[in-house]
Amino acid sequence: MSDIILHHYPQSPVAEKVRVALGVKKLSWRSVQIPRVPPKPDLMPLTGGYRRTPVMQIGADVYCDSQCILREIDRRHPEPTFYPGGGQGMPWVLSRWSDAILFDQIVRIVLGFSAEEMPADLLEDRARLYFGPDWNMETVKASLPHTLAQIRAQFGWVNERLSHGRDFILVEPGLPDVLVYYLVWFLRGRWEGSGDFMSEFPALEAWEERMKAIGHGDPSEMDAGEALDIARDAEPRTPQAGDPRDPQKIEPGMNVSVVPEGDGGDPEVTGIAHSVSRETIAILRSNERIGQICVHFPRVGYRVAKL
Ligand SMILES: N[C@@H](CCC(=O)N[C@@H](CS)C(=O)NCC(=O)O)C(=O)O
Repeated sequence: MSDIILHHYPQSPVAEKVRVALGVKKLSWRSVQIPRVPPKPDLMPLTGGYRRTPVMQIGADVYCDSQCILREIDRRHPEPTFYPGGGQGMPWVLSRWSDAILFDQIVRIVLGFSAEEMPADLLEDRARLYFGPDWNMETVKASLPHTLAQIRAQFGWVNERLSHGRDFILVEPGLPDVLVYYLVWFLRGRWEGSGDFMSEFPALEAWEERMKAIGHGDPSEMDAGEALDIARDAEPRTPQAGDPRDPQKIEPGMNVSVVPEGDGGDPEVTGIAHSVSRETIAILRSNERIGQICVHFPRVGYRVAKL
């Protein structure tokens, strides 16, 4: 009942971040394949409408967003550490650069160079999600050389960090490596110019091989229906918790909505606040298929509102 179940698809870079993190922790986990575009009928009962990838399920507790997923994996499995050499705190700061600025720029390269070859529904969905309702692929394309110049300088910083005989960003493989590696993996796999582009960064390329060798831990496939049955047969295990210092005065028992910030058009998820903290909010929901579930979100990057 306490197996880690990851709902994801192979091409998802953010899922690759979590898969490699599971590799760093050397964990066994269950893998449920979800569709690349909505509708996602077997995922929605678990998340209450959150549609992004990946999602982690443990029994009747559901963790949305890689930030929340990685924290929970580390809470349950502290060793090997995500923070080698006393790096606690620092990777989360790094993630606000990697997951926001660098991710956005790499998405522009991947979509801008392959728009013509992508299935129309996938392109439409991702462009709306990442560029907002007024997206214009011609504008994205016109800026591709500029965007590459931005990425080039930032990859140069990583290359510099990994030069001078350093095998990983900290001492051993840890969260900072995972946070940068998934973006290198994404660009490498989805842009035909990546080989030449990356060849300027030999230390980064050597590190990329070391990261690839970490693998994904020990995944085994699970059917989506079985994952829903597991949620149905389990109870949420998250204790109720309030936070007297919460600036929004969200208290357990209140009806709330949670939505990713930005103009991606993500649906709101509603429920009853159950566990409130500086880092996360967990809400209770129920539906006919799986009964009661507890859905967890990060606070950073998400807007929580009282209903
Ligand atoms: N902040 C989220 C971002 C997740 C995200 O944008 N994932 C992409 C896939 S890599 C996505 O959801 N694409 C749309 C989809 O899968 O439906 C996280 O860290 O998990």
